[in-house]
Amino acid sequence: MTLKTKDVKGYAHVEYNRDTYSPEEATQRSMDFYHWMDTRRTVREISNRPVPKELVENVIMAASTAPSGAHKQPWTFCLISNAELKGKIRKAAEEEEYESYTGRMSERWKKDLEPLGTDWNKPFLEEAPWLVIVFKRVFELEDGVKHNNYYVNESVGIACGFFLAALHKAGLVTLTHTPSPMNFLTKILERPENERPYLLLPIGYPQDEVYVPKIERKPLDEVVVYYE
Ligand code: IYR
Repeated sequence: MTLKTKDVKGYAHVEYNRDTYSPEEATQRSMDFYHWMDTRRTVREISNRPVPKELVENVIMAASTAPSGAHKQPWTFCLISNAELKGKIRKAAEEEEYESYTGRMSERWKKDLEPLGTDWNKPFLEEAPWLVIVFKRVFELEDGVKHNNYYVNESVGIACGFFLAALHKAGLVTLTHTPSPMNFLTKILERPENERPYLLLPIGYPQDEVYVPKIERKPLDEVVVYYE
């Protein structure tokens, strides 16, 4: 189907033409989507079973449909399968995480993490067939001049949310790993000065028998304030 186009103040526009649903059907669809999203879980035990590159590329393209400040799309996804690189990243991440868990993190923070079973050991960084490292592009360089991007954290955060949903749709798992500090990733991956590491996402199938912490999501009345 060809969509109608139109000039608005000198800029090309294309007709927004999408399905709409009756209130009942729309409500049912929103319910179905919520229940399906609620089955997504962070999984740390990632299988080394191969995952097609095309699948991860599709997930990245879905993430890259996210809205962004002035449509600058201020993100770069580094897609890594190279075993040597994964080994380097694991080693550097574990060094930082070891310092965090044995010194930098408060006792309260570690207590909060205890039920989730995290520690400085990060085997998934080598076991997962793919690592996706999301970089935010703080500025763009044009003819040697720096132009700041807009709402970079918001934009990249939304793209990462889309990424998680797209990955879930494919039946794959990840965890939103945030080794801190993350500047070792800039060095290992030789990223340019306008990019800063944002999130590290190991991608794969879950291992054969996986248990995840039995957590509850906050109910609606704890997350909504109504002004009707
Ligand atoms: N970045 C560390 C610690 C950590 C912090 C939070 I908050 C978590 O929800 C989970 C882990 C790590 O990745 O282990």
